[in-house]
Amino acid sequence: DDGYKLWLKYDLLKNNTKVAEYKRFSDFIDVQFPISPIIQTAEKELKKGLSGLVGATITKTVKTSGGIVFQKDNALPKEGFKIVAKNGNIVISAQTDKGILYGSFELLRQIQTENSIASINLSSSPKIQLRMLNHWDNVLGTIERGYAGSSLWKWYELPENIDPRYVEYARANASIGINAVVLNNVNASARFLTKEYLEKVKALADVFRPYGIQVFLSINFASPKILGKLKNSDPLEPEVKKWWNDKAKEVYSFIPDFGGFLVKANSEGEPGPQEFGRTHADGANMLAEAVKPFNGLVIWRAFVYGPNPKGDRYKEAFNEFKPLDGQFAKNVIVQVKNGPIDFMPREPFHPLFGAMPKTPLAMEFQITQEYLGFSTNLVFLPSLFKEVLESDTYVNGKGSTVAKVVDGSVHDYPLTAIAGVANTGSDRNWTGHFMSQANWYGYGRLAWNHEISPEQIAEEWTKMTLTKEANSQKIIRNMLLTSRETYVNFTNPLGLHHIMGQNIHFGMEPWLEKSARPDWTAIYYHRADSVGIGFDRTANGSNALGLYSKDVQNQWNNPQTCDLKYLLWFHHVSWNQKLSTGKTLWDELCTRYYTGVTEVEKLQNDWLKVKGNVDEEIFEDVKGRLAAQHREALNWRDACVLYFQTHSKQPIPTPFVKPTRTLEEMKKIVEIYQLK
Ligand code: BDP
Repeated sequence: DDGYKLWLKYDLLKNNTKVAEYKRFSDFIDVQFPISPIIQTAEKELKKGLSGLVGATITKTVKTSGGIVFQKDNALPKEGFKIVAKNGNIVISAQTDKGILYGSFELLRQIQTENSIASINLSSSPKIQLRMLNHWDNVLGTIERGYAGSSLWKWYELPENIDPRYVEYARANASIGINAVVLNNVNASARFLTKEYLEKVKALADVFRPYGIQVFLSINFASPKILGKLKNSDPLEPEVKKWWNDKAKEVYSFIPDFGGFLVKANSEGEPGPQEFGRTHADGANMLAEAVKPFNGLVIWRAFVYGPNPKGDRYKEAFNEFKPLDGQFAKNVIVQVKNGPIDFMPREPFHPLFGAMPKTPLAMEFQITQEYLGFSTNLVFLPSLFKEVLESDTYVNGKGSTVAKVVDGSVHDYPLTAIAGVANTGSDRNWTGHFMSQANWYGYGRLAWNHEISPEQIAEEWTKMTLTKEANSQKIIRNMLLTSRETYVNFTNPLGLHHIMGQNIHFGMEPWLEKSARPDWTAIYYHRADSVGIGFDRTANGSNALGLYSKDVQNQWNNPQTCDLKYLLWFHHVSWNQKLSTGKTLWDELCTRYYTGVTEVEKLQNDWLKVKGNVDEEIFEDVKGRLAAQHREALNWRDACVLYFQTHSKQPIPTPFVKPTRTLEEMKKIVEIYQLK
């Protein structure tokens, strides 16, 4: 097995009793629903699934019982569905064809995970309207921060040649409820808006449509100047507005159900309205007006930070966006990364969540493992996603979780959205590390319903993708569930952040003192000195904590009671400070780094136990990547403890054995990482 089929493995089930049960409902599909391409997709998928999983042959002859019935039910939420066993049939009902599609995939999941369906009675509907993947794919086929090969989109061959893989991609997304994709990088080439590329984008949109997937594009804000040869791209200039209005019209002439534009502006060198003395709202609203006649959306990113040596990057997006609350047009969504810095292995939730009651905020997660070990590290991200979603903003009292801000329930947002930066590429197994498939899967499941647990996701995915053997399932589930904490332990324990290697973001570089910008160094963040380590963000320091509601501040502003997960995010703590674990900060820091490595060894040993119960090819591949992870964990540990020791001036605590390598040797390794 090369992993190509993802979780959509429709191999014959071995449990004969179950197969017999499922077969009782697999004679026909009775479509009592207005036919549409999406309905045809649902039919096709059920046929494919049932013939594979239970060896059924679905005939055209509809009988009174023994099959699957699609029915219309206008009382159900728009993309929701209901699956009920009734009169010897399984009835899938929905208001829309998309609901039927999602219900069909749910039924297949029930069967794949061998649940009983004889008296099934299940309803489900998405909590968030737009469930998106954001691809950071470029015009020439590379992927920014992609670790699974080149882009899935073969731009040179499009629009004439349609790679069958596009359909497989769409199926996978539809099966987990993803209903929108941004095809290209937020650092966007203007070329995507040319007729040349719009024809290609149209071809992809045509493939995705029958799977309920809408297409969006990232745009370059300077396009009027670059493509239109206007003198500038000032959003308040009438000719600039006209250029965008015409461009929107052209885009919609190719793709009538086009979703809209995603925009990274005035961030990391990208062009934006501030160049002309205009605000983010001015820029967003100008684009919003252009797509409004076509029901399009503008998704404007809040990932902004200026090179401010005296400031705290933590506060910058908040300071820029909070004052704009209420100024954005109705078809604008502001997309906010989960944390205030940048997709670190662990971050406190972004302070904008809960702070913009009049502006729909979308969550942006990163599925690709830019700061989480690329494709050599096993890190199950639903644990991270869930931790953020469950964080309480307290803005409308206890229970105002980030999830409830994003799903609209806290502030009654009329629009709701969530985005995940995709981890897909042209590698045969889609995601590089086979186990990273679980992150794509888990992101989609949580985007649909943020209430489901990482445990459930891990269990479902393992059963569908890897093995039906109970003990191995348990082992793998446990590996997944512990893996994120393991990664945090050997890289960024106790609230350390942004100490990764420069530029490529692989490995560690805690000694990084100089970069093009101070906020791209490591020392800006960890602030280690002879006294201690950590960034004081209390009122005595940058007061980033002051951006949160009082209850959140109370939870984090006392170093004695602050959750150790976030300690060094908010406090500069002395090396000898006793922590709640009973150890001093220095000893605890070393303990985490050493434990992290031991935990990787446990992952390796646990994986050996599933040999024979998972596919051989997958087994070997994961085994090899775990060994690479172990090598990297040792590098992180040795580099970090040796470097921080130059500040703490304390020995590595017993029972740990001090690294056999020197700090100079570790620096050499990192220097080589940076060579191009
Ligand atoms: C950073 C990435 C960079 C992205 C940027 C973003 O390193 O490649 O362009 O985020 O999200 O983390 O815009």
